[in-house]
Amino acid sequence: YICDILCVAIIHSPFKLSILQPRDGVEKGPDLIRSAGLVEKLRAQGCAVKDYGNVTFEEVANDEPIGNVKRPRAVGSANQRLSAAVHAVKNDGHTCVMLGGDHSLAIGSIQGHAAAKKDLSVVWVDAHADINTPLTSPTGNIHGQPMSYLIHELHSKIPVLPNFSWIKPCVSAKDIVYIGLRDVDPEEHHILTLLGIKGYSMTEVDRLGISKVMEETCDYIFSKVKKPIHLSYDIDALDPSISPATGTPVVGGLTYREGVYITEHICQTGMLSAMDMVEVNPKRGRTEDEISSTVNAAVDLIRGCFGKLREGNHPADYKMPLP
Ligand code: 6HN
Ligand code: MN
Ligand code: MN
Ligand code: MN
Repeated sequence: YICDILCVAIIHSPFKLSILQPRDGVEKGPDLIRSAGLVEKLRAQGCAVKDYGNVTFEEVANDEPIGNVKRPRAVGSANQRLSAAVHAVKNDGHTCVMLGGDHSLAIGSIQGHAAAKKDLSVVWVDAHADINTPLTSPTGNIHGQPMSYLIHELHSKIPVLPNFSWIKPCVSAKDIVYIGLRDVDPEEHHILTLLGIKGYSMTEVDRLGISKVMEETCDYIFSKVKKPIHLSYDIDALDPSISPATGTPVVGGLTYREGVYITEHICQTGMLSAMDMVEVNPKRGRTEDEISSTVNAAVDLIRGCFGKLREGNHPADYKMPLP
């Protein structure tokens, strides 16, 4: 497998990595996001960007399912490599942007981030909770499970899987906030309730409005100390009318404006330490327009995380031309 991790760092030392995914089309996402000019656009808005290149994943022969969990060995080893790459980016002092790829890559991204920064908070923007354990998963797809491997409180519920033994739970249930939920499995809903995990489903976004959701989110994650933020952004959080080219679209999602508002608010906290932009899958786009709309949304969300304002921006040292 090839995993394309794009890690972009902002301001002083930026950088980028990319992780690609298996052959179902998601592996094309990072390349498309890059060719839409992500790095150039970030530089144009004042970010220093360092490209850490792609993370290459190995093929795994005879990767038989364990129970219903599909491709455990490949996903486990890919994430181990990704984790090391993200750890290195964080040790270099940069903000890391991981371009997926599917959401199973959040395992390595968050694990690598946590290895460098003790005590993270995680803001998970997604139509889905991705918190199934291997034993509750209705599909066996690991992209529906990443959070379960990372949460301390679920450790005793996770069976042994090949190539997963390097994973150490690194996030507390109280340090997680979900935004955009609207397709949560019953087993996941039980876990979210049991652990008291904070979440703003689309119902709360409708009730409160996105500005109140973000204000409350930040009050919650910063209530004790200002922990670094890991933002894991699944493009399917947005409504499929904006981002149709994704594997598991769900109607009734965030508008483009709500999606961008989240990034602007996270940016102004000054605490964004790493982010994932995942599940952009050009093979799921039915037309060129569907693909470009999805890719452009992903680029705009990343730009919002790194200072792009809709009111406009200008460099601090800008000087008006004199006649
Ligand atoms: N994603 N809850 C479903 C599952 O297979 O566990 C859907 C997961 C979707 C995952 O979109 O990142
Ligand atoms: Mn997801
Ligand atoms: Mn999703
Ligand atoms: Mn805030």
